[in-house]
Formats: sequence, structure tokens, C-alpha cells
Amino acid sequence: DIITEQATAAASGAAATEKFRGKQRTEGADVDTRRVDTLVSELLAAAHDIIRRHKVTYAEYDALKSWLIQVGQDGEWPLFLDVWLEHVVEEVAGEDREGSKGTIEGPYYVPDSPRLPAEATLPMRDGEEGTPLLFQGRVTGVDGTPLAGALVEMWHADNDGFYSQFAPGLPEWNLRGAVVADDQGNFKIHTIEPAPYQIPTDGSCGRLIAAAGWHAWRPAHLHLKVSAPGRQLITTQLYFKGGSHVSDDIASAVKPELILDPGPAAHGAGREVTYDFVLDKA
Ligand code: MBD
Ligand code: FE
Repeated sequence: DIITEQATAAASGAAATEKFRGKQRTEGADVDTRRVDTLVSELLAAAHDIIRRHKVTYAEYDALKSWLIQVGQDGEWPLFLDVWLEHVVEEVAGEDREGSKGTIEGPYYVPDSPRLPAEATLPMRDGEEGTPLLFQGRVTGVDGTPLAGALVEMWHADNDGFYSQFAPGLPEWNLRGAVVADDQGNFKIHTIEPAPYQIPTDGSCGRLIAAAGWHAWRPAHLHLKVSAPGRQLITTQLYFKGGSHVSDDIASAVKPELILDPGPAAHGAGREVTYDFVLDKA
């Protein structure tokens, strides 16, 4: 008989924690002692100030302690940090960069997805649910030079809001691919429109959201990393005009430049949209 595995906060949290540990960006994070001193001291001073101003009680202190312990046990640190802090790190990192806007990466990127030609369909199941979407465009430099062979990596949730490798029962590379643009920097990616994403309600992040009376939603989004030799890689996300939670993303990662307005597909079913990427010099 068939046992349908449920998508749980602990399972997707464990996968996200595992993936993050394998990531290069964390290696050689040799942060200067004075910098650690300054940043951690100021973070603690901000916490001390909040405790004094709000007269935080021992009951509240213990609730915080037990919640912090549970976040780690659920593996939800990647989710928590990427939802509530990463947008400011990205804002600072992107301040001086020219070209297309970026936004946060989030916890569900996986490197080395299948390489695909300039016109391609993302790996998906037979009869994958969701509105077909043709996402096409061109990658250029700031001066308009086409970037031949630029790499357009895309990953996104399915029509139920689930990401492959983080929810059970999905093929390994479902809705993940690395498209190599043609000699004019052009690409055409056939996929389906993702559903909005709900933070798991059964984990620590979900418990915080319920306790604070917030909502748990991100608008439907496509994740992208676009890169070319001699250019700065951009990590971004694109949203859909009129979609739910475009104006109240829990992860604060929507920017006006990142909202798509697809029209009906010229050929076949579904919708299509053109979006060009402009990469700054490295
Ligand atoms: C996501 O899909 C996401 O993109 C982010 C940033 C956080 C949680 C889930
Ligand atoms: Fe996402």
C-alpha cells in the first residue's frame, strides 16, 4: 500500500540546514575580531534596550529560550533568517550595483541543476499541474552588449507551493534548471506558474507567526540566478502582478521592478512574458 509522506516543517528544515552546510559561501568566513566585537556588542545592546523599555518578564525570557532551542531542532534557522533578515543584507549588498535588481536567495536554492539549451522546458512531471508559462528574454551588459552563453538558473515551487528536494515525493530536479543563453544572450524557458508559498505552520517559524498574529505567505515567485563571465552574478525573484501577497510578502523581498505582467501565450496554452537581465561588470 502507498504511504503518502507529508511535507513537514522538520523535514524541509532539515533539508535546508543540510544544503546550507554544503555551501561554499560559509567556508573561510574569517571575520575580523574587531568586526565580531562591534556587531555582536551592538546586537546585544539592542536586545538589552528592548528588555528594559518593554520590561520583559522571566516568563517571556523563558518562552524565547525554549523557542530558540526549538528553531534549531526543527532545522528552521535557514528559513527564519532568510525570511526575516536576508532582505536587509541583500539591500546593503546590492546598493552600488548597476543593472537589474536583485532580491533574496531564500533557503531553497540547489546548485548544479540540469544544464539546458537556450530554449528549454524545466524538468517536470508528466501532466505537471499549473498554468503553462513561457519566460523569455535576453541577458546583456549595462551598455546593452548581448552576453553570449549567459547562464540563467531558475528554480521555483510547484502548483501546490512545494520545492523539489525540500518536500517529499517530488522528482529530484523538478522545476529546477540552468539554461544556457544563445550567442545573442537570448533564452526561452517553458515552465508552469508557481503557487504562493506558505511558511510551514507546524514548525517554529509557524508558531512565531501564529503567536504574533502575522500571516505566513510569500507571493508566487520565480527564483533566478543570472551570470556571465566578467559580470556580477545576480540573484533575484520575479512576482506576478495582481497575485496574492505581492504587497505584503512576509519575507519583504518584493520590489516594483520585479513584478511581471504576463499576457496570453502567442502559441499554445497559458501565458508568456519577456524580461531582460542587465548584468554589471565584475
Ligand atoms: C521561500 O520560497 C522563499 O523564497 C524564501 C525567501 C523564504 C521561504 C520560502
Ligand atoms: Fe521561494
